[in-house]
Amino acid sequence: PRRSRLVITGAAGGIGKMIRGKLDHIADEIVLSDLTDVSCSGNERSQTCDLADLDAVRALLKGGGDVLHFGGQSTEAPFERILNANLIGSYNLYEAARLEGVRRVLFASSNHVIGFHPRETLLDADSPMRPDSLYGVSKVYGEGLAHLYHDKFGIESLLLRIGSCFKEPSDRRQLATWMSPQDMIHAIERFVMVPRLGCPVVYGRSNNSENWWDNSKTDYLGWNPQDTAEVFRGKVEAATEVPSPLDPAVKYQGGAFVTADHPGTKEE
Ligand code: NAI
Ligand code: 15L
Repeated sequence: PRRSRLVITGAAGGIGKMIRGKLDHIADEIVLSDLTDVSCSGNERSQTCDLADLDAVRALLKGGGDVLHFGGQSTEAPFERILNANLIGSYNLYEAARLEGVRRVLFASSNHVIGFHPRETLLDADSPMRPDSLYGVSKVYGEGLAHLYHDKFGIESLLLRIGSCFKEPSDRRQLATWMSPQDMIHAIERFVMVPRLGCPVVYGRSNNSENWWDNSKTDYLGWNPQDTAEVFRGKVEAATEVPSPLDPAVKYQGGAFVTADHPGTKEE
């Protein structure tokens, strides 16, 4: 069923840009939110909100509906930044969801919650967390919040551990981790439409030939990604060097995040 209201945080970001203007079949009103105003079309409107400000997040979610929570720090960063955007930001999102009567949240989790698993290990929804960064740990915290608000308050969440959602895969690792924008739109459609969501973990990747993630435990969602990174293999391999198999960034699923500098509490 079509929803009356869909709120999208992080609407000015990379994923926000790729899905804006393509969801009007899903909801009567779509509220696009980010730190600054976002350009709108059709049934979209823009409302600015700093996720670190609970009152602002409550104002954003007033009226309830469903939320696509894409807003926040999307890469490794000093703790202060992760703290405000992702820890306080996700807490505010779930607390405002409870107070304002939100039904469902798509939580943009990340493959970096499991980034220190070797690439030869096929993971599923029950595999242990092995975050590869402070950023990855912040997504572990977000998934924890989602479970708490589901078990205690009945708010349903899709914990979408996104691989690499970009227009095209740009390196050899992304031939396994790529999630096409269209497969993201299908996942959002299922998130909204499925009669009973619960709080499942789903790995966000297309139907790639190279695959490290088994989504069979969430077949009930009916999400069947259609695209494949394989069509870009020739282009990607021609443009990139063959990496050393001994490089930890090649050995582990999280790629460059596993070898990235630990930013600690550095000043921004
Ligand atoms: P992005 O960095 O392009 O967009 C994030 C947006 O959040 C930005 O527009 C930024 O202004 C906004 N934001 C940051 N701090 C905020 C705050 N305090 N209050 C309000 N807005 C704030 O990231 P992208 O690629 O669009 O990803 C969206 C979400 O999906 C992020 O949560 C990211 O962690 C997650 N994700 C993305 C992946 C990808 O491949 N693009 C892979 C895995 C996870
Ligand atoms: C992420 O979590 C990031 O948000 C995105 O920018 C990519 O780095 C992606 O993971 C990835 O692992 O490719």
